[in-house]
Amino acid sequence: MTASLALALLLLLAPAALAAQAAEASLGVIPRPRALMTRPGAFTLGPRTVVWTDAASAAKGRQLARALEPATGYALAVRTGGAPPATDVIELRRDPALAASLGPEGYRLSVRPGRVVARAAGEAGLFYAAQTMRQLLPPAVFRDAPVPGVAWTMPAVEIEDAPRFAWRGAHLDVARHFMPKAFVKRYIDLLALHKLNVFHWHLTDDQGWRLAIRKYPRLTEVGAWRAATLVGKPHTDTTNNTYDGTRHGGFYTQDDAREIVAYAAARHVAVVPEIEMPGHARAAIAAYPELGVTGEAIPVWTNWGVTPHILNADERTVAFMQDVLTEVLAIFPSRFVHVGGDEAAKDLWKTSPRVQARIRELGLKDEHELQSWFIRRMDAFLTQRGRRLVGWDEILEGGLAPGATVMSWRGTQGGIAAARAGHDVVMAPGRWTYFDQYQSTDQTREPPAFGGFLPVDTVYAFEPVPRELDAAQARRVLGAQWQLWTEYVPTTRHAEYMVFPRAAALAEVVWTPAARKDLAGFRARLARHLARLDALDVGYRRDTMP
Ligand code: TNX
Repeated sequence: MTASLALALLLLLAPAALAAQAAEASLGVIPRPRALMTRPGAFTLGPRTVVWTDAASAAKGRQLARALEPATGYALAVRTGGAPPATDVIELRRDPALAASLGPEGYRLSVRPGRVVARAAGEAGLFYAAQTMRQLLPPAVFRDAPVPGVAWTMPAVEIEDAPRFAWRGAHLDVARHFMPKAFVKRYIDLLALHKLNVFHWHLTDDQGWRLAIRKYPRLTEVGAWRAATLVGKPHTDTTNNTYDGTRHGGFYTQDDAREIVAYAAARHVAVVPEIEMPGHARAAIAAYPELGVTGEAIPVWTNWGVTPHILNADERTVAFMQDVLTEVLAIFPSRFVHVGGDEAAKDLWKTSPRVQARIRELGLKDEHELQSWFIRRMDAFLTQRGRRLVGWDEILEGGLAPGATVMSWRGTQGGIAAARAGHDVVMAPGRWTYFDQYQSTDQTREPPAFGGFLPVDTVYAFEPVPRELDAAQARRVLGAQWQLWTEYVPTTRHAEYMVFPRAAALAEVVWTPAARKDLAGFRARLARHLARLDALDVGYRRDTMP
């Protein structure tokens, strides 16, 4: 091709490409689909629109109709089987053939005047097609009561879509500050809206144990409550700390947790529970002092940071934690179960003659190997029960348990090492995914946060697959997730402020093919997306520029 011909083609195509980009920005679908083509015309949703499904998809049809009802006021008819109406119809169809190209979560969506068709190999794909449909409608569709005067139209489009990663996660720490069940459900709703599928529920820590365990009632009777909460940041000299003097706590009953699991499952979100061990377990030691190294009675912690207290490594403690996991497995069907493993201070292990004797008796080299031994016991226990262990990257120290999946938080090195050793990895590096960091360089403009600076653009720039990995190792990266640690997040409103809109950026990181990521386009789409969050009354951080 001659240079002048190429230039002529470019001049011809550029306006079309720009127009397509503008059209896509105005739709504002987040995360950006794998492929999207706008067409002339629109589908108009009306009171007589029928949601038609094939036999396998009735539940997803009812779910879609229910989602559209509050804002539109239309109680749409849902029909299953037979011939679909010729017009004014939204069709949901299973198409097993799509599994090959789009996987179990992908979908195709065709919006034309009079007819919307969603096809997917599985239920999850139809669910994600429904999320896209909701986003194609005016943002007011996210309101909870009929909005008068809105034309409920979806611009005509053809979309083909599928996630880049299988693990698209969001973490929530309910140990440092208890978050009520209703908020946990809202959080899950918001994950689903962003096509995320893993809710990592950080249920236990030094400052609180939040899940009732029948065999050990003191875990919540004692462990769910602390006498006070630190005001501001911790001081190295703890005598300089100030406390609010207010008892804080709360916990979920097993029925509460089951309700959350069912709620999440209906939205294609798996709940991965985290029970921290052997560090970050001070609330458990407060409830049952014999779990500790010294046996002394200690209160549930009121400070932040890393406590010296750690579980002992007795057989009785292993049995105790496995009893806890037995109840956890009965509540949470998730394949993955998180056992923490981070920031376990080893000083008490080093100075305890009993623990040192135990290290020798087990033929181990040091305290790191003892932690590894402890985690291996949990790994074997979970593996025997058809589950898989996940732990923070410290579980690499002293040798990785055979079945373990590593959550890489202290950067990407832990993830790289684990992938090279043939283990699965979830990327959660602090620099890009810790939503407890400031959203401005001017900290005086912000509510108190852990530290650091993590604006939306930096989250967007995150690439979960480290360059250091070859293709086979890269396949070990299951995906990524954000973390919301709540030392400085006392309220649900504040949690929303920390998570949104950074969540929208992370959603695109884990869903959209890397080649389709585009920061300027994302920002344009985000403007539309924020109107949805407004309709949902999400307390997001408004000024997205630092
Ligand atoms: C480290 S990240 C922790 C958490 C804290 C967080 C504060 C991780 C595995 N452990 O216990 O909340 O830093 O950012």
